[in-house]
Amino acid sequence: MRIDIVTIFPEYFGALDVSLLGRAREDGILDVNVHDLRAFTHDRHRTVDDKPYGGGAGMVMKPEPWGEALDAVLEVDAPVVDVLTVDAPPAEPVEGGPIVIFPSPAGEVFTQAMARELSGAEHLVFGCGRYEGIDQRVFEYAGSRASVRLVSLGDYVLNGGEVAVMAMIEAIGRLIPGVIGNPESLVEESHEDGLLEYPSYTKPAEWRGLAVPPVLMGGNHGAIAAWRHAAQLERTRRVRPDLLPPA
Ligand code: 6GU
Repeated sequence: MRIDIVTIFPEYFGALDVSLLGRAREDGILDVNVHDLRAFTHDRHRTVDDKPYGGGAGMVMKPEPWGEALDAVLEVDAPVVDVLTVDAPPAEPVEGGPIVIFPSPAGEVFTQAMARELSGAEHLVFGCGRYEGIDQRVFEYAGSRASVRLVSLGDYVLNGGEVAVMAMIEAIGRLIPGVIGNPESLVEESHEDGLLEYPSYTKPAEWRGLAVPPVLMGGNHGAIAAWRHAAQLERTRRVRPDLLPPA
């Protein structure tokens, strides 16, 4: 998978060099490219924002640097130009083509199901906004060249999209085949079956007066599976009843 990130804070993404995702990049499974939005400005001050039309607090990100940045990162998907069709109208975004994601508290909520869907894409582009947002025409323009999604991590506000994009890339990246050594570790985790995961224990059997549930040490695999499923249900009912089907 190819990932392009456009941001005014490329340093945020240094952490992608480490751990599982760093290994996936070394192995050529993930091709991550971080782009400084200011590289697509042409003025001495490398200006990326300006006052909002209509007034109001804060600054809005200007469309021109975004347009150039999107053109540059989407170039890799452009079909080879056929001399017979150069005058044809620009192609509509194609199914299976690049997906441009703008992190935004105004977007649809990111879920494990969305992470799984996006893990099948060939090319993801993340556009990190700061300030009060990005000029609305950038989303329209991006939509003329690719599939566009506004995606939120949840109902709270971050200063910008960078931290949200780190979270999304980690959630998506670990689902790409080959990124995680043991794919079985992916099936029994929170949210994969609509429930929170069961609690885990390892040695010692007793620690600071706290015991491991005896059923887990008894070797009865049916009983262990039943205990774990009941623990998942209890935990989900207690902390995330919204995940359960209506009774
Ligand atoms: Cl994706 N962006 C920002 N700026 N704030 C958020 C968010 C995203 N998700 C939750 N809060």
